[in-house]
Amino acid sequence: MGTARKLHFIILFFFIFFLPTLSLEAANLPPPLPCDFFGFEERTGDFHAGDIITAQDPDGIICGRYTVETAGRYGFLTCMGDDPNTTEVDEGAIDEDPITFYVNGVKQQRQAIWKSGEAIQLDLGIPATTDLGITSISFSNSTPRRLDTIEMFADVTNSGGGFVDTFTVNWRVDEVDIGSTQVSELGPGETATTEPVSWEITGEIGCRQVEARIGEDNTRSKNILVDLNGTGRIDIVDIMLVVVKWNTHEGDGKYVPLYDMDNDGDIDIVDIMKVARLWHVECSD
Ligand SMILES: [Ca+2]
Ligand SMILES: [Ca+2]
Ligand SMILES: [Ca+2]
Ligand SMILES: [Ca+2]
Repeated sequence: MGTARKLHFIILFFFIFFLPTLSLEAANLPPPLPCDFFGFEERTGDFHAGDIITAQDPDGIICGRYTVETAGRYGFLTCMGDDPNTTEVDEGAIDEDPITFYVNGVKQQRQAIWKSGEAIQLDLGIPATTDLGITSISFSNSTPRRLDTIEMFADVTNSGGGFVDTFTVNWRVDEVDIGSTQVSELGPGETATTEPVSWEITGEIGCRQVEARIGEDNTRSKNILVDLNGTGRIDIVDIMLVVVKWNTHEGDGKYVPLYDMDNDGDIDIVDIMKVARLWHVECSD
């Protein structure tokens, strides 16, 4: 065997036996190259200097953040990858992760797929904040009696071009807060009906104003007539219901809280007059 041949064998031997060991020992892999995103506004006027764009991986890790410098475009937004050397820490995305984007906190419908070391275009937009509208209000019972508890619902429509994340609908009756309910994720053109909010009808009979509100200015109201016998109007029957309980008191066995209009523990002329003055009251929106 010649020297050159011997050398070949030694090199071969080295590759077969030592190289796998070397690569195993090279446990400190380089961290993955990040993925860069860039793009343009979906509609003219969507992006302004100072707008904040964030990118989030499927684990909820914010892998990148970018402040818009030039109106109408963004990028590069550098989205970090997850370093495989630190299994206990999730630094970002791995290949094929779908990335979710937020513009000024507004979730975007479009996603992009993360690929280490690539530059990927994804156009984004900011839906106008006035895109959400309360289109109707409804009640579990539209002819309730005083002291009944009814449930209230609102239909909310997203008529804008963007995707709206979780928001709150607040309820008031005659300008007193009643409760609130959350609506999650409403896409463009979608309508959702809120979860019910309960209202125990204490206080006055007559025309009560129910108001649903998103934020400060986005409101819708609907009036509902409350009476004493659930007929949807206040007439002689309602008045007589109180009259026959005249001069009853809490604890006397005849007193009915429903007809004690001022909740003072007795049924007297004050309660009768409160019903009588609402005789045939009109209640429309
Ligand atoms: Ca890691
Ligand atoms: Ca991750
Ligand atoms: Ca009635
Ligand atoms: Ca009373």
